[in-house]
Amino acid sequence: MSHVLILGGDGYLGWPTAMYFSAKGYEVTVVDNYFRRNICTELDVGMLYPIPTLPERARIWHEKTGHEIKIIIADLAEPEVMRSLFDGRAIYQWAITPKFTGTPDTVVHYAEQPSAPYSMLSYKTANITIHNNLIVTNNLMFAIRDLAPETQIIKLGTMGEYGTPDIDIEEGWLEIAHKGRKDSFLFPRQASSLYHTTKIMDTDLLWFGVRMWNLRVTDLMQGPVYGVETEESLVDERLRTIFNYDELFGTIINRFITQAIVGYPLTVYGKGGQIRGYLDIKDALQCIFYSSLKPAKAGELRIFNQIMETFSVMQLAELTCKVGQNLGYNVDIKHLDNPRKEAEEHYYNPTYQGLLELGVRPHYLTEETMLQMFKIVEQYRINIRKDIIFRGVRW
Ligand code: USQ
Repeated sequence: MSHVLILGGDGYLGWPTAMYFSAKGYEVTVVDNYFRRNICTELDVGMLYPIPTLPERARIWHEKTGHEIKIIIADLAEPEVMRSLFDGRAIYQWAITPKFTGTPDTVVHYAEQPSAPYSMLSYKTANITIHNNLIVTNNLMFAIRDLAPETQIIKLGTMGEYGTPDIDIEEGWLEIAHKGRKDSFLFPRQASSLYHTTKIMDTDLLWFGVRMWNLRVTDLMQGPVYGVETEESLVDERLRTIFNYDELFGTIINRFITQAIVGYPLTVYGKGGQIRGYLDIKDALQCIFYSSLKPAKAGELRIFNQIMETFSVMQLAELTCKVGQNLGYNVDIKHLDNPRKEAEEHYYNPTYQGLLELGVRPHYLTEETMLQMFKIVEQYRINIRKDIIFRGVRW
């Protein structure tokens, strides 16, 4: 049985990924330090519904399915914690069989601070983001080099690494012809937040590890994800993933639906012409899974653009209005002075073929998909706090 280690397994994608692999019969170990939930409490940003602790989730998952997800609560920025996952010293907070079964075949690395606005709140949160994201990646890279050189790393990057250049965006690499000679280089990167900048630096770190030590790395340039339910969470509502709708941790589609339900005018930043690539949470899981089935070769940094379709902010606002109004909600759109520094009208033409070629079958954002999301979010309507929807973190 293949063994998957999920770093950052308490997050929006981490926990659903753990269940996804576990349901398919993989041995799954999850590690997390509760960074995201602790920050949510510290900054009082709320969540749509409370989330059981990781051991509680693992217990529910085991009761309902008979599968085991091993849980380790620890800080991966500590190098010895990272190394303990590969040499058998790890301490399990929950497991049916709390013992080391050998190095994992695949490590999925989500253990990063994922919010652009959080990274721009202050020099302190910028430091936390830079420190956590780069040190965890570096710790992982050295642990793999020293203790598990055959293990593949699947790392979550972001489409935000590329920014919004005035040329087509390729999947990670660009062939450059210069003075009669040609070579391939990482596609030029120009992030628009410090969080996104740490992702560029992660890519550079891993590219270094690949060149020096023949690591096997897949770096997934992901766009904003939307959705709540995955097939695995259908077995018990308590297994639903963490859902934020606040400005720091909520992504735009999840936010717009929540806003529509409580009659808060949709917060379109600026003109709303910002185009991004989006994907359903179910597809994010497929992307990880199909990448794992066909690992990068030793000495290869393989990059895929993990998006399924593109929308402008205004297109998303209009779709939310339409679906909300059909359900009887009075949905308004409000153009806010953009708190972010980003282009509001720009060229955007990314390539995203690689993951489809591996076998991913997209779920697109239709009125029906959005309606399903409305139905879930409505169940928790009473928990929605208007005061945390917009705080205006500027940069
Ligand atoms: N936006 C609004 N109104 C809002 C929230 C966002 O107009 O209330 C706009 C933003 O200005 C931006 C776009 O919607 O142009 C997307 O914003 P977002 O907050 O949904 O996503 P972002 O901050 O870019 O970050 C999210 C994830 C991050 C991931 C990234 C992929 O939080 O972890 O890396 O999406 S990407 O955007 O492709 O870089």
